[in-house]
Amino acid sequence: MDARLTFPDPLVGRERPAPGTDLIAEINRLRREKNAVILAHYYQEAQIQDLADFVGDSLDLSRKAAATDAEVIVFCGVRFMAEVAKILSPHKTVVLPDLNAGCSLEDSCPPGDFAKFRAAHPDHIALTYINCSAEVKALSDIIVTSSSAEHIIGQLPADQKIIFAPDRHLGAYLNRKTGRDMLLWPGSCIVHENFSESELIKLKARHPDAPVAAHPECPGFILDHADYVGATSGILKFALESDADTIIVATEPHIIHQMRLAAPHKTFIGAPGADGNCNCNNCPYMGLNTLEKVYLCLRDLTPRIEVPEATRVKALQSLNRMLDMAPRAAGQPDLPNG
Ligand code: CIZ
Repeated sequence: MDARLTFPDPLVGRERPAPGTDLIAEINRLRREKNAVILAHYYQEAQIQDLADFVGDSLDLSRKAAATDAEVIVFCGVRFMAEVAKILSPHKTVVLPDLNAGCSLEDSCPPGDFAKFRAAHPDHIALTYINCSAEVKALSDIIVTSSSAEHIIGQLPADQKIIFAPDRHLGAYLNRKTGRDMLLWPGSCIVHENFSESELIKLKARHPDAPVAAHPECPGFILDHADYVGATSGILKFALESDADTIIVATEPHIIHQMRLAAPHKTFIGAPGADGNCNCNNCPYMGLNTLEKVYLCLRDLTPRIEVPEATRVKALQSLNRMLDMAPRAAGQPDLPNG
C-alpha cells in the first residue's frame, strides 16, 4: 500500500540529530524542558506508544491532553487528530511529527464538495465521523465517533433525514444496526478496506475458537464474520475481557501492542490482507511518524497545527453536541488505555 503514496520529505533542510544520538533520552529531556505531553494513537508503532504519556483513540487523547497543564501537545497520530487536540486546547501549542500524516477518509471529503452536498440536501442534518478535517467538522451538525454514533442516532427523531460522512462502511453498518436510511458520503479508509474475506475465512478455519473483533470502518463482508464490532477502545476491551486465548483483530494491527502488553499470555492475530501475509493493513500515514520526527518536533516546536478561530468555534460546537448527547460513549472513561 505504501508504494501508492509518496510524500515530500519533511526532513529536507532541517538539522538532523547527530548519528548515535539517544533519541529517547533527548525526547525525555525536551518533554520536561518544554512542558509537553506526548500522545500516541493506538495505530502508532510500538516504540512511540511506549514513550507516550497517553495511548488511546483520537478523542480520548485530545480530552486527556486538554485536562493537563502542559503547554505543548505532541500528537503522534494523523492530522485530523491533532486538529481535534487544537480545537479542544486552543492555547496550547500542538505539533504533529510529520504534517504529511493525513487520512484517506479526510481526503475523501473536501470541505467545498461537502458544503455543496449539504446545500443540495437542505432537509438533512449532517452527522459526521470524527475522521474528517476541522473545516468539515465546522460544516457539520454533530460529530460522532464509532463508539458514540449509534447512541446519538437513537436520540434523533425517526423522521429526521441524515447525511452520514465520510465513511460509507461505518455509515452502512449504522444503517443496518439502527434501521435508518442515512444518506452516505462515499468515503472509506484504505486500511480497513484492505482486509480480505477469503483470507479471513481461511484464518478462521485454522483457529476455529478464535473470535474476530472488527472495526466498523471495515466493509460489511468482513463485519459479517465478526463476533464483536466496535471502536479501537472497544476492540481492546473485548480482546482483554474475552475468555478466548486467541483473538483475531480486524483493525490497524499496531493496536495489538497494547493487547500484548496487557495480556501477554494470549495470542492476538491481525486479520489478513489480500495475499494473506502482507503489511497492507499498516496505516501508511501513521507510519510516517518516527522517533526522529518526534524528537525534531519537540526540539523545534514545528510542524504546528493551527485551526482558524471561526472554524475552531464551529467545529467545537459540533464536537460538544456529541459530548452532550453521549458523554460516556464519546469519552470512554472506563477503558484501559493510557
Ligand atoms: O478516533 C479514533 O481514534 C479512530 C480513528 C477510531 C476509533 O475507533 O477509535
